[in-house]
Amino acid sequence: MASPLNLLLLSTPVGPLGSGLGGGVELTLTNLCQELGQRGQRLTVLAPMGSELPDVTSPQVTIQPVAGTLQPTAHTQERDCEVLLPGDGVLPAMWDYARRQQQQYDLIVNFAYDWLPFYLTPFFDQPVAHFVTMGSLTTAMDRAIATVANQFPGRIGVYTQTQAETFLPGTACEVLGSAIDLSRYRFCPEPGAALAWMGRISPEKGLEDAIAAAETTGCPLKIMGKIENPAYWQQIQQQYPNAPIEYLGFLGTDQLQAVLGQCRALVMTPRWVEAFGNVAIEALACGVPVIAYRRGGPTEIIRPGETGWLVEPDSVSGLVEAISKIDQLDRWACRRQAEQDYSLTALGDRFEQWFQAILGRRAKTVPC
Ligand code: HBI
Repeated sequence: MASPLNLLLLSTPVGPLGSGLGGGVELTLTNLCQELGQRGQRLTVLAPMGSELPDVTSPQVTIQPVAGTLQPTAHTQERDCEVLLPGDGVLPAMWDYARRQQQQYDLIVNFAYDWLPFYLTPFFDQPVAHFVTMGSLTTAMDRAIATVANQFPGRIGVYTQTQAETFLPGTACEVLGSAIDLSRYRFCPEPGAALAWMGRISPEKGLEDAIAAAETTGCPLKIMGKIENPAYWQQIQQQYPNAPIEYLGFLGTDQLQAVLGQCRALVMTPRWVEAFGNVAIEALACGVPVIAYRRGGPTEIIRPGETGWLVEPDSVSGLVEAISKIDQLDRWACRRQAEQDYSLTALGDRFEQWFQAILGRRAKTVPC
């Protein structure tokens, strides 16, 4: 076993870890800290005040809270917007900490979908890698990502090839996928009557289409996730006053998987190119097949006719038709696919190989 790595992970600056505002980043950081910590790596996580990683108990993992104004979210900005950076922001404060402490770490890994960390990459003595957690959203970010990919080959990690293809042509990315702690998800062979929808309640997640499909089919829909955009949530409830929906809040993994496992299928309705769709593998782990728009990460996860159905994007009638064919899907095959492709072990191997490639490449280039 090579000597343990000292890793500095910089979280999303849009919200404290554990608040739900960080979306998929929270699950990815939890997974990595848990798995790499167990393997003896030493991890320090820089994150906004109030952050916690409740599912990570490894003594190898330290959370270093950083004060400062939260960063405006990228997914609510216009494509050609200016780079936003609050002067008293938590993002510059995190990177000032990283600059001062960098010699204690072998590798710095950024999880923020923001311009500053990419711009600062060449300013650091220690290697900085970036795990990009969304598809293309703004011109400024596309350019920042491409610049690092060109100047520092191998330093950009992404969830899926589909996500990588949304960036500027020639932006080389390492496809690292995602994972969940399968031991926390119980397989449920016999579901009830309800469908499930999970995610941040925000326009790009397209919840209204799932509600429309529930109203048309009469299938009850259980909704789980953080209400990130209350006005949007109010508006879709008024739009579908009689839909058979039940909002269960933002649940922790144990509660979430207990509700999810009872569902006939998970419905995913992304308006944008979902970088991965962690909720899809959470469903598969419970034996719950996935019905999703043919857009983004879910197209690389779902096996049509076996573990789910892919539907014409933005087609509610397509969702309705897929819901009528749920019984053709195999709940055991869903669990098996999660075990084969999305375990923590598989994710830990992929990230360690990425880190070693960066450090190995760097070892060759450091002047002797
Ligand atoms: N917006 N500016 C910004 N920075 C982030 O790191 C960020 C974001 N929006 C959403 C988000 N991260 C995460 O929820 C997704 O990357 C999963």
